[in-house]
Amino acid sequence: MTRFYCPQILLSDGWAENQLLEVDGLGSITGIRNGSMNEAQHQLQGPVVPGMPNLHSHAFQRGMAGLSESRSGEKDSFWSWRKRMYHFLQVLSPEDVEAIASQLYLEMLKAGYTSVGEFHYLHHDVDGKHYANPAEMSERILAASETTGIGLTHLPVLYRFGGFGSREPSSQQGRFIHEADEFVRLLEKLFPSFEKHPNRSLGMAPHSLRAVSPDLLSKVLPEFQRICPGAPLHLHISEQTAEVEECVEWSGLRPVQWLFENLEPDSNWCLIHATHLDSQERRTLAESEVTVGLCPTTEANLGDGIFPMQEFMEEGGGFGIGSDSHVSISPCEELRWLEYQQRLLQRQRNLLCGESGMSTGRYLYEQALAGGSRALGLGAGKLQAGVRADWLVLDPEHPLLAERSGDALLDSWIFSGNVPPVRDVFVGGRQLIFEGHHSEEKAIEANYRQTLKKILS
Ligand code: NGQ
Ligand code: ZN
Repeated sequence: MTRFYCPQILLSDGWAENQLLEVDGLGSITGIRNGSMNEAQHQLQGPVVPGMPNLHSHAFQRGMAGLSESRSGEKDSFWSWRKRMYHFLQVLSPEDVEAIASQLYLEMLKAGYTSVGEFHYLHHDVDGKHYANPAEMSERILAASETTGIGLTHLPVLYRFGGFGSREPSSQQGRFIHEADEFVRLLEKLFPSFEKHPNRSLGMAPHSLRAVSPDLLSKVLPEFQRICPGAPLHLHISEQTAEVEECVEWSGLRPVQWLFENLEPDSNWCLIHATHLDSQERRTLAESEVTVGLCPTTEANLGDGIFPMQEFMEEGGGFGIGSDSHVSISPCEELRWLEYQQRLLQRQRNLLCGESGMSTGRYLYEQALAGGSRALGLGAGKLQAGVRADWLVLDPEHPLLAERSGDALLDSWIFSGNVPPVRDVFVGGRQLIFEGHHSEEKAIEANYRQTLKKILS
């Protein structure tokens, strides 16, 4: 057991001073109590807050961030971006994916994310041919999480069709495709590397309603429940109006409506984006145990639309944040944009702060911790006994935080901190970032540069 002294810390019931955090050999917090510096083996050098879960990532897309910012054709859209993205992924080898994911996860840690939900659909070789090891690509993601130390919730993606009504996939989607039995074999192959690993969980993700069919889901979901009972289930939904319209054409129902009528999603489910909801869908979702996975910087970048955040929160909805295509790796930017979208729409300020009118930064941070942790299967999202010891030590020397304490630390970080004022980062009680640096960062970055040189030249 290791004891850490914290001068100031955000606990489940608010800010506290002079606390001792006790962490066991598996990286879980076993107790928190008042105490003094000389009772601890380690002294944390600034205010301590829980680390943020990043609930939605397509790691390989980091390599093309910023490379689709010129208009293609008459009108650029999500769908033309998707073509460019498909073009980019055609050449990626398993080594390339590992190199990109390692650099990405390193940057996430430095920005204050301590765990990531990897929504992983790049399964097969370049022409759709399966690798000899069906878990080849998943193992590259596991390796990247191991090299960097970030907590991983791996979400292998079930992808079979090219559109609603079981349309066959395009040749560019060949690297994503599984039949039901192949996918179940992948889960079975992966499961042992997750069992008993304190910093990893295994879930799954039907890519979207347009990429699966009811029949396929009825074959795979019971098998998934058998292999990974109670594990996270993620799904892209209602991100673009075109897919809402196609869903209505196919089934007579809007996507979220279809999901609730057919699959009874519970607290293990996380719906990614859910941008376009009618008021009935919004209420159903808010009143359910389902988490919504919001990725505001990617949603803005792709021109998706604005999630009805204020109503959803007033109705009791739960959300977490993700960096999705990784045009930004910054929890503060994701959170800030949730609030700014509403300020711009309503021409008011401090809209997402709960009934109590607590600090907007603190409210957003705590809500995203709770939703992100639930979506990644991590439990509470608060620093308390029984949860994994994932925390950030903010940098008390950073000018941004001068003369701030308590909630003002979070408000200043979230609304004015483009350079994260994060000094040290711990995952499972193990220190990974030391004064802004990771012990492997030089090698990881050199490998990333070489990889991009090969792919992009
Ligand atoms: C993805 N990304 O799976 O990477 C998707 C694009 C699709 C976002 N939706 C592909 N942001 O939805 O078909
Ligand atoms: Zn996505």
